[in-house]
Amino acid sequence: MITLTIDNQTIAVEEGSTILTAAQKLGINIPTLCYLKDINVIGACRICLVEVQGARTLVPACVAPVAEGMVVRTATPEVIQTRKLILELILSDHPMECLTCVRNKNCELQDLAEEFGIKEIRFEGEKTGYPLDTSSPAIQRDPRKCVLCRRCVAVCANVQTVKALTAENRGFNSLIAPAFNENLANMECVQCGQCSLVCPTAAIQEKDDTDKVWAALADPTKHVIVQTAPAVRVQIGELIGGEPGEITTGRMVAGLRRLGFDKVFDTNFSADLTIMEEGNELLERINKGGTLPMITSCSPGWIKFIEHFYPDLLAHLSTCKSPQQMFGALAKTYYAQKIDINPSDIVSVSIMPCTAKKYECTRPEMFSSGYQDVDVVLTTRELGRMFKQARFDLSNLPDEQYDAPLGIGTGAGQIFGTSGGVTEAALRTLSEVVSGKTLDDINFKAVRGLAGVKEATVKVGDLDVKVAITNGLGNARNVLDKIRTGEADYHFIEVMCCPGGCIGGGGAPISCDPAICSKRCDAMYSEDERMELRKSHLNPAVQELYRDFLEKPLGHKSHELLHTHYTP
Ligand code: HC0
Repeated sequence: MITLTIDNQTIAVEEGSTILTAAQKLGINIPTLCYLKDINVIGACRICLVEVQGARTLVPACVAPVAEGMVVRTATPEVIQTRKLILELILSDHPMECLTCVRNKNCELQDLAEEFGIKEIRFEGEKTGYPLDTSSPAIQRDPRKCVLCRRCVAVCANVQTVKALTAENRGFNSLIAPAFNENLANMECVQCGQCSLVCPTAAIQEKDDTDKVWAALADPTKHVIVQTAPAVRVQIGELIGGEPGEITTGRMVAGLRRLGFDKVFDTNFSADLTIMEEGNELLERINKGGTLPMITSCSPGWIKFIEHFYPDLLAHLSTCKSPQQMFGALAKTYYAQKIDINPSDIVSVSIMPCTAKKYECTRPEMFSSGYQDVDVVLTTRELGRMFKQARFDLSNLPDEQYDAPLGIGTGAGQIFGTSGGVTEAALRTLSEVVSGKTLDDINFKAVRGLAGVKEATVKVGDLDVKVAITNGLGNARNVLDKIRTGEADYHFIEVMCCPGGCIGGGGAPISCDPAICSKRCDAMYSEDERMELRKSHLNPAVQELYRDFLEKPLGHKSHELLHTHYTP
């Protein structure tokens, strides 16, 4: 152990600790901007400078290791003046658009400027003024707002192992961008939006599509329907006066109805449907010697990842479309017929904690109704903006129910939004359907939790089904490498692109705090437990869909509308 003094308080910490982590243990709050625990620890921004007795200069606390007998001061006049100077230099090349910026009041740079009492910028001069990159359907880059912290570079490279962003040029001309300053749309960017979650400013954000939805809602000739993803109901409260992990399902439904949507539906419905199709596909592959392990296909960032980096393994993907896209295809066929409306008059909106879903709905495979199956995707953050513009407050909204039939979902569909949820939902159904017996305990706790890779073996009838669950693309990469070397003897692998699954999706409320993800995860299982029906095969609306329209899982219509193939 190393003993040191920080602001006159003595502490013993493990060798290799940094001054920043030692200070945090003492409750001393050193400001940071580029630092991202375990992901980006590079001392780039210098906001965390502190004074170390005997050192020739101030040192960056996030990367400086502790030493025996070290004496640190974190808030001397020199430290504070230097931090202010650094902030002024950053702001001297920053567009002063705070009032009109999407991150106004939710910007780490703005918070620091306020905290340090920056009243004017003494340095007026040249601006880099790099142009916007709006090439991607999901994510938009504004390098003018970039503070060169490199958090996006680190999360893309170290967590997602995609490496779509890098540092270009040097000195004043430095730029964080795809290599050779290419457009994002031309890169192997998987559109997951994890960069937008960690960006301290609005240099990277989702493409805002709220105007399209306001326009549809204002058009009396359109029947505007909305589906909400499983995870949104445990996130949206954070944006309109609620607490992390607060379950807001009924109030969110009420809010959507008040915005003017004609019908408020639930992606949980099509998540249940996915279990029927994907579960049968797995059984068929096991019984008929199809490609195993079968890997889930509902997370569009993940699909783009395997297409770019492991095209040789595409046959392992389930042919099922994602629940969002199954819903979209059925909305403009089954539902349109049911209510006798021309599908061209339906505007199908989905609310997702995901930026990649914006890209997914534009893929050429996603027009199987004869129209674009899902017209507009909004992230949870964009819905939060719409609710704010309508001046909704969670506490003022009543609890309301989703509309039938596409709003009827089970707890199994609900847990899709957290890592392990798809697997648990599949196991609940497969175990009962194959054995013909009712499960005593439907909680498959071995597949739950936020670990990056989980494994379990579960009895399904007479078969020991071996499953693996990964979240975050770096973890998926490790499992894919095992498939390539023949070491992955699983039957089924669940892959979710984002850390934690959709609860940590790139369209979620901005947060870098894993504790918040954990609260959202707990809320997903509480919501599951609260629900009357918790197994996908017992969803009466799904049963009715098969009876009246699809006929059977993996049938002709299912193949037309609910399945697809991916090619390298
Ligand atoms: Fe997800 Fe989904 S669980 S990807 O994270 O499978 O975005 O919440 O809606 O489609 O259902 C996101 C969340 C979904 C889909 C579902 C899946």
